[in-house]
Amino acid sequence: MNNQRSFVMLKPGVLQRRAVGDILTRFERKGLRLIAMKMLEIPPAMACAHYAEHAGKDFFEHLVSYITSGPVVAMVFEGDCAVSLIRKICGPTRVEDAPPGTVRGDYTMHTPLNVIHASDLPENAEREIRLFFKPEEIFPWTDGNAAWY
Ligand code: 3AN
Repeated sequence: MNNQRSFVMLKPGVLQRRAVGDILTRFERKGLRLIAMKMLEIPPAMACAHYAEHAGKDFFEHLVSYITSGPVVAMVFEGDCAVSLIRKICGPTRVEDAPPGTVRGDYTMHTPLNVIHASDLPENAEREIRLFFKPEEIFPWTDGNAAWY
């Protein structure tokens, strides 16, 4: 057992495509526990903080303008190996590499518009969760169905 939390953000294109429900279902169906969720418009400074590792790269400005172009849905999931499991469900960063059946493989034609963010490492998940959620906005719950997943 390696219980982890991961941060997931559905970018503005997901709302445009009416795909929030479909993507959320993929994580729930796997057995991950949704423990926090909110809709927000990301202020530019927060977007820059979230993607600080990419500051200066040629796609940085577009990335910030995309995720601040409309509301996003931010979520925290919990479960065994949640960080790597969620990355697999999302698919690789480059859409050319993302197979059908993954979120990015199913919904995206262009890498800069790849519809979803998911933490890549447990320590980054903790930082991202702190950036988007106050402790009182997170609701861990006891999994009565743990034996079935
Ligand atoms: P991931 O989102 O898979 O963790 P990162 O952190 O390398 O990947 O990139 C963050 C976001 O920046 C990606 N989701 C994508 O929208 C955008 N991005 C990454 N690499 C490129 C690239 N080479 N060209 C355009 N946009 C990119």
